Amino acid sequence: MLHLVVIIGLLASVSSKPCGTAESKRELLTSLNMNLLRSVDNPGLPNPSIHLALRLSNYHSLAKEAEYLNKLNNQLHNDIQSSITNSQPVTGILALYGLALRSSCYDLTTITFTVGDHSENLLTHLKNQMEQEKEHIVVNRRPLTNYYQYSLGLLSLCVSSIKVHNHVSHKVIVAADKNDFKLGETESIDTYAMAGMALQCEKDSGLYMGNFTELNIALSEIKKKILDSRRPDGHMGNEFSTGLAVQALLAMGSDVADCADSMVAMRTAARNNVYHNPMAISQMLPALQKTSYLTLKSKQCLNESDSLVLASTNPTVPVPSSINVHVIVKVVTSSKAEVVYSVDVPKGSSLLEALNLLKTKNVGFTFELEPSLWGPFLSSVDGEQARQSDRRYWHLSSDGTALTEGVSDFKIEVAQKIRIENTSY
Ligand code: B12
Ligand SMILES: *[C@@H]1O[C@H](CO)[C@@H](O)[C@H](O)[C@H]1NC(C)=O
Ligand SMILES: *[C@@H]1O[C@H](CO)[C@@H](O)[C@H](O)[C@H]1NC(C)=O
Repeated sequence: MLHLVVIIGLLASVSSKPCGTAESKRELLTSLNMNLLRSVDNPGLPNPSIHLALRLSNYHSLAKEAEYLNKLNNQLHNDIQSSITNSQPVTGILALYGLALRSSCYDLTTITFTVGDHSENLLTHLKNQMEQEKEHIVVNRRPLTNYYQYSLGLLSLCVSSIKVHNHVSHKVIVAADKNDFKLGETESIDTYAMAGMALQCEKDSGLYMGNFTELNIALSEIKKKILDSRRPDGHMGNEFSTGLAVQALLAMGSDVADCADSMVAMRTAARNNVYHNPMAISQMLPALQKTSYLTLKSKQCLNESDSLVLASTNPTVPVPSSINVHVIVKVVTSSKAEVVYSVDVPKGSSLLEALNLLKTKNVGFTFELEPSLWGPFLSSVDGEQARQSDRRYWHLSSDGTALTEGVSDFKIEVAQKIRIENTSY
């Protein structure tokens, strides 16, 4: 009998372990929150997704957040203005900017852009962008940007109680129904999650005037898709979509407990420093705090805990490893021509460092980057551009497995064959 008690006790302690103590969970959240707060001093354009996550957190550094909001209103605003002037679509970034402003309870009607010869406020311009996106779907059966940004646009308008044409929302319902949230061959769980939050918001606010049965069917299909994407380790889609997937499930009314598989999976990944990119933290942290972008709809910014104090840290300067690893880089162009290069790089280098090293060897390898919210995006290789306007991009894989990180985040720890292929999606 005593044995049995001991065994049960052991089992209980083993099974409760992955969930961790309340103390260790709080420490993890604080450290993620601090890392995000520290990232606001990084050079480059301010990132509205980071502001949004800081504002959705339970703990704040109100002065730093106000400073960052200012930066958004100047630098990001200017950048979006120049995209508008150059007639580039701004759906996603404008939507995120709107969500960021909303998260600070900022009066959005005061933010305006010059469009052609007149001035339009942010939400009006976003609404017009959505009309253009919709027209593009009608003609080309896909949005001007992508369904992730399309859904982000709907969500941003919805949390500010802006009603769009039923046709605009209906396109997301149809796409969900047809399983159209794909990038190439793979389903984008990030996109299902964003679409779920957008449609749920419309449902909750009574903004959708179309067929309610259809809306409900789409929502349950999206929910099922997200739940079905759960891997044995608890992640939904991959490590980087789980945060948005959990946010969507919470928004759609699921009871995602603190110790649910996906929460545990995210905390484990966070402890293993998988989320070192601030953009990744910005999508995970709200989920880990059991909140979602949908809560912006009723956010009031009252009585916030101004308790986050940045401890100064001594930046650790990584010492390059003295061990070299051999990397083979195979470039496959749009005409299927293959060029193989090789380079030895210090173990632990990023793929970007490896590509830079290869470039300096003057063996014909060249490349170009474009900045994005996730960091540098590889846009051109050996003089060939993979244009998003042609729905092409340089797909990255290692030893036959697609990378889940970009060139500056992916680290080379062992000898491997990197394939960079001009791919259509
Ligand atoms: C749509 C999309 C794409 C499209 C973008 C083009 C388009 N017009 O649709 C395409 C198919 C090109 C793409 C490519 C890749 N993607 Co992608 N993509 C997305 C998605 C679903 C939405 C991005 C978006 O529109 N954001 C909204 C706008 C406002 O933000 P933005 O930063 O301005 O958007 C641009 C950049 O994000 C850029 N982009 C897209 N993906 C990636 C990935 C990286 C690493 C970088 C630096 C930039 C970048 O394209 C966007 C449109 O111009 C996100 C999901 C998410 N959670 O964010 C994944 C996501 C960002 N992608 C991801 C990955 C891994 C990739 C690839 C590295 C895949 C691969 N193995 O090759 C490549 C990039 C390779 C390269 N050349 O550098 C990961 C990044 C995770 C991480 N830790 O870095 C995400 C989070 C998906 C996931 N859960 O795994 N992607
Ligand atoms: C609403 O959609 C459902 C499901 O597609 C359909 O059966 C029903 O006839 C539609 N109702 C109306 C009024 O169009
Ligand atoms: C404000 O927050 C403090 C601490 O979080 C709490 O004790 C207090 O009751 C709150 N006051 C209001 C009006 O919500």
